[in-house]
Amino acid sequence: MDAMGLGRFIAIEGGEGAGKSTQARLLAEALSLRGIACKVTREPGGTPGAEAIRSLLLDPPGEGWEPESEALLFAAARADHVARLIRPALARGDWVICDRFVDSSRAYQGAAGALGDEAVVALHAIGSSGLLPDLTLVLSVSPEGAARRLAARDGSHADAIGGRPAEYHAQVDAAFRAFAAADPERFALVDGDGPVEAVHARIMAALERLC
Ligand code: T5A
Repeated sequence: MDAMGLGRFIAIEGGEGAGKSTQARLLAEALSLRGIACKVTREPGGTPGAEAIRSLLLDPPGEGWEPESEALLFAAARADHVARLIRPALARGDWVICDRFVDSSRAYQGAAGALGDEAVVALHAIGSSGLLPDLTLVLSVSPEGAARRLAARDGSHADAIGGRPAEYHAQVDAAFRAFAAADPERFALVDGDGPVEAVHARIMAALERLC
C-alpha cells in the first residue's frame, strides 16, 4: 500500500511504439470494472504546466536542448505532475496509471544520453522527493514490431526524441531490461509483442502482486 493513502501507483514503460498508451487505457478499464477509481496520465505531461514543457521537449525551439537542459526540463515537468496530479490522486485513494515516469528519464537521458543514472536520480530526489511507482511494467517489443506499429500510425513523422538514431533506442531498450532485472520487486518485464488483448492479459497477470 502507498504510504500516502490507499491508491496504487503503476507506471508503464518501454520504447517507442511499445503499446504503453493502449495498455494504460485497457488497464484502467479493467480496474474500473473492479470498482477501482483510476486516473490515467502521461509523461511528459499530465498537468497544464507539464504539457507546456512537453511541447518544448518534443518540438524544441531553435537548435534543441543540451542533454543537461533536456534532463532538467523532464524533471521540472515531472515535479509539477507529481505535486499537482499524482500525489493528490493517490491521497484520495485513486490508482494512478502513468504512461512513462522517472525510469524513462533514467533510460533516455541517463543511459542512452549523456547524464548517467546518478544525476537523473538526484534530479528526481530534488523535484519529486524521489517518488517511485508501486509497480513499473516494462513493455518489451521487438524493434521490428515497434517500427511496424509506428509506421502504420505515424508514417515517417517522429518527434525530437523518437527520431534519434536506432543505436540510441537500442540503449534505451537495454536500460529498461537492466532496470527490471536489477529490481524485480518494483518492475515486471512484460512481453509486448502479439495481439493487444494478449498483452493486456499478461499485464493483468503481472498485477496480481498488487492485489
Ligand atoms: N521521454 C519521456 C524521455 O526522453 N524522458 C522522459 O523522462 C520521458 C517521460 C515521449 C517521448 O519523450 C521521451 C520518450 C519519447 O520519445 P510520446 O509521444 O509520449 O513521447 O512517445 P511514446 O511514449 O513512445 O508513445 P507512443 O504513442 O509513440 O507509443 P506507445 O504509447 O508505447 O504506443 P501506443 O499504445 O500509442 O501504440 C502505438 C501504435 O501501435 C498500435 C496502436 O494502436 C498505435 O497505433 N498498437 C498495436 N498494434 C498491434 N499490436 C499491439 N499489441 C499493439 N499495441 C498498440
